Amino acid sequence: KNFGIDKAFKELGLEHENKGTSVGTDFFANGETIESYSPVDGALIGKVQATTEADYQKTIETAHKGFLEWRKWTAPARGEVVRQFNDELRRLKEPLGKLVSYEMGKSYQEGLGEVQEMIDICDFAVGLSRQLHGLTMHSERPGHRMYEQWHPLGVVGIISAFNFPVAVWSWNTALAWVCGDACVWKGSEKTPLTSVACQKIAARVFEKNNVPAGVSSLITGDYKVGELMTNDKRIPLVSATGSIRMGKIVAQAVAKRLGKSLLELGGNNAIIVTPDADIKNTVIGAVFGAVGTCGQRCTSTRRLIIHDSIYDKVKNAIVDAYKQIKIGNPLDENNHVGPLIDQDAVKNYQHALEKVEAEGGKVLVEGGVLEGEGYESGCYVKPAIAEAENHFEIVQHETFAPVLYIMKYSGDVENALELQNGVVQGLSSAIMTNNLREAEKFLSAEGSDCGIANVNIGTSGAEIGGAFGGEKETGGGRESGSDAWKVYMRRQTNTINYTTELPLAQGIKFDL
Ligand code: UN1
Repeated sequence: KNFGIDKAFKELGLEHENKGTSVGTDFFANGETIESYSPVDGALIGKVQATTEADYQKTIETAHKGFLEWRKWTAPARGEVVRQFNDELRRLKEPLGKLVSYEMGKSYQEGLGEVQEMIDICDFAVGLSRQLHGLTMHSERPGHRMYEQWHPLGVVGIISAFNFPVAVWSWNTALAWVCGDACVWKGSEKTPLTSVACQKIAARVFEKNNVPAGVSSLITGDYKVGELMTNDKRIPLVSATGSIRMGKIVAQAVAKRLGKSLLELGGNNAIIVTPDADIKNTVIGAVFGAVGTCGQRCTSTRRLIIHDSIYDKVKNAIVDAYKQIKIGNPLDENNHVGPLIDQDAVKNYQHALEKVEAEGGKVLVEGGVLEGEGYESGCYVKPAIAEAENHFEIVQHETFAPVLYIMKYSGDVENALELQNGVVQGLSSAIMTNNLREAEKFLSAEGSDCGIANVNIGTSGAEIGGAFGGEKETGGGRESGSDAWKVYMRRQTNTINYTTELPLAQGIKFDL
């Protein structure tokens, strides 16, 4: 009746009351109790006790000790542990996907998709464990060899958000572990049970392989426990995913102690629809991008920039498509859209709709909070569309909800690009066109200023194989594929003299 949630809890080893701090399989916590309510039905799913400052100190000390041992393991041996962790993810894909769906509210399909991202990044990391290449350079001095090595960095702090409560952790950890780092994770206090479930899976596998305690660690709580990490000199890298506001606070705190931060912050992602666009694919890409995950992806489509010659046609097709959207319990596979995460998110959604009208926008698809049977949690809202102008304050701002702004451009694709790039965020972008010139212009140096630029695909749903992140106030960090692993290691340049002389670089003479 409750879509197998009890069974999922059992399979994941979750209790009604859980401890939210862990170094390996040792779970402890002495802080306040966080209650996790499901946005799906408003039920209290379980409780997680938060991390106190003393718990935090114990965690970091253990993680650091663990790192000192872990860095001596060979990278392929570390990869073998990640491979076994991945076997467990494959085995537990359904219960974990279900828990993600129930605690966060995204559709079950998307919950499974998120666990699939974890599986994929682990596969990637296992292969990487036999690579982690450095370059060999030619020395300017005779009889010298110069090369570079990548060494483990230390304890990596990971701060992740509620919307991808498991995948973002794994993008960081899977890479950081094969790189030889210990990871301390602060998940969102809105999704504490998924964090505990993930840590349990990792800790079991790590213990079986005699991985030192602390290489996978969990801390739980609000921003205050995150602050302990950002100010902590023992943590050379803090990877943070969340709002621009949070990212600015983290970046300043970490920079103050000259640590490194990897920031993956807000987006304001647009799809440009040119006269040469395939309308059918545009509609699918735009609608999935705008309403998928109830508009709570950092890659969600927020703006559609449509050429005036096809504006009415595209607008009508999208408005029609919105009529087909089924909103309801995300564990019921007939529904496309589940709830927002909580009441605060509902307020932000309502505020955006009021504000866009106040600024002169025109609502095309009416929003509203759903009431009645099945909607008791009060978090179900109708995806909305408004005609708006790019300079509106509300359009410039990322609202984490299914509100899509549509606008016109005329003339060349340059005009669309100006609108697209005319926001402070720079995460994801897309163009729908079968015109080679437009597509190449969009991808050129004069084109999209975002970290992700797609042709004939929507803005969301990036694969793990590419580097993920964006420019400007999105924070500049890159996670996941390509060479994103380098941020989790320290680079060392080595020069070796195998002669009996000591020639100096730059031709300097220094005779004694
Ligand atoms: C996020 O919303 O924080 O590209 C991550 C996507 C997903 C990840 C989104 N692969 O939509």
